[in-house]
Amino acid sequence: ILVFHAGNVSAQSAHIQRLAEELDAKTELIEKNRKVIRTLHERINSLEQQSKSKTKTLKEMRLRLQQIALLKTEIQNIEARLTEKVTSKKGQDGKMAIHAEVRIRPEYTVNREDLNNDTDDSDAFWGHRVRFSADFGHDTWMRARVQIQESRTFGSNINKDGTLSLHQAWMELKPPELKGFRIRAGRMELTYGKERLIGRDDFSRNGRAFDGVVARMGHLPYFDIEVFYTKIRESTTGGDQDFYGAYMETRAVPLTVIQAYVMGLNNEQTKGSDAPGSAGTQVYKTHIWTTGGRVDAHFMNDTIHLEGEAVVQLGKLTDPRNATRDLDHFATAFYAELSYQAPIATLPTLGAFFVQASGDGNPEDGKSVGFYPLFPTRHSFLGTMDLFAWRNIRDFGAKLELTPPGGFGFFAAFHYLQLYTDKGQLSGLGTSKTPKPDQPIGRNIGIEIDTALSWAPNDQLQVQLGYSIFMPSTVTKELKICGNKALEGSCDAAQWAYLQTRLRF
Ligand SMILES: [Ca+2]
Ligand SMILES: [Ca+2]
Repeated sequence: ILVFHAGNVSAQSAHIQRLAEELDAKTELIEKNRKVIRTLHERINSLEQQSKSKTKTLKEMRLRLQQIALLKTEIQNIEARLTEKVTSKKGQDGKMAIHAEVRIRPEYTVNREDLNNDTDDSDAFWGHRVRFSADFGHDTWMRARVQIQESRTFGSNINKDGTLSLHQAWMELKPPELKGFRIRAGRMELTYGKERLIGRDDFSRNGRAFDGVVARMGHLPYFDIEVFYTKIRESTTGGDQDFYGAYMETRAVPLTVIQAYVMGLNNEQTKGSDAPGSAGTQVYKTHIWTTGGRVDAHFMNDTIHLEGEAVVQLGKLTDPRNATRDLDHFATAFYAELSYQAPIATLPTLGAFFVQASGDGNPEDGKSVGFYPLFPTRHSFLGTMDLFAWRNIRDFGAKLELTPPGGFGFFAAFHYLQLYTDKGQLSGLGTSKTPKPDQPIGRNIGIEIDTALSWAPNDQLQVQLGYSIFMPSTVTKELKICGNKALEGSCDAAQWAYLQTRLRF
């Protein structure tokens, strides 16, 4: 029994020994695994830290980029002010500063006049404009500018004579006792806001200048007021046209421009003849007040840009269909744009806009409710093809802008154009056709797509290549702008391409 017992004990202790060894081995393994897990945890932690710091660096880099963009615009502003000072100083020293601008623009259009492939109205022409200007200065309080312009078109289908004209000729007084005040008189360019109502119309062949007087009192960023009086037409027999107003601006809110204005248009036109047997002369009067405001603001580190303009017109005018009665005028127009600029390479800007101007759908009701577009820069507003005016229209659009390095720029825009009222006149496409009272024409005018590629390697040279297409819709068809083609059911697309080179020195 003892032997058996002893044998049994030794067998048991051997078993325990084995178990203990196994336990040791397992503990060692667990310990090893723990170590591995700890190292893994540590690595995960350090990776987490790294990615956190990387996101932080990325964020910081983005912020830096935005700050750089802001600084760049500030530097550009300072540079502009400096050049202005230098040029005005050049003039002030009693010297004369000469500037010249040469602009050459070959263009090619298809169906721009007729929206019809069957009849040929393709046109290739070279637009050519030269401007010479001389700035004079005398003492610190007097300045003058004379600018002569010659513009002409030459090309395959059209060959018009050039026109030589005095584009600008003004004199400016800036009494040193009155800080921020200046008064300018003569022929001059006027530009206010985004030039939707008053502008230089620079893209056009001749541009636009006004004859008049402008007084300015400016203490920006707090306020700036300009009061102007211009004569659009002076006639002893045909009647005068005067245009005047006040434009106010404040930049007191950072990154925001707020503008408000009121403008008056007085137009008196004598029509007809007082020859015996005729109906006699009649005077057509237009007295319209235009008042409005514009806000231009940047938010979120300059990535969001918001622009809005609202305009109201009030007044009286002679009924163009019946000179013995007056019409009450009330019209409105709006512009709104929201865009986002991504702070990454090429600074892509994506924007959406909405434009509207009231139109008159009833010529019989004694009320004039169609917006008067005044003297705007039409280009790039309601499409770069400049087919439409800011009257009886709606434009739903989107745009994309890229600014690659090296002075390059890319622009693309989409316009979905509609009539404000389908009973009113279409202001554009080279016509001013009005639907007949019982003619249903719908609202859709069409779609325009604009693209442009530009390159400005320095301040002197700018090259721009553009292509646009307008695809007409029901309105153009129903108004038979494309002639007999409309009877077949549709009108054809109009296309336009140009290459503009501008040299300034
Ligand atoms: Ca054609
Ligand atoms: Ca009416």
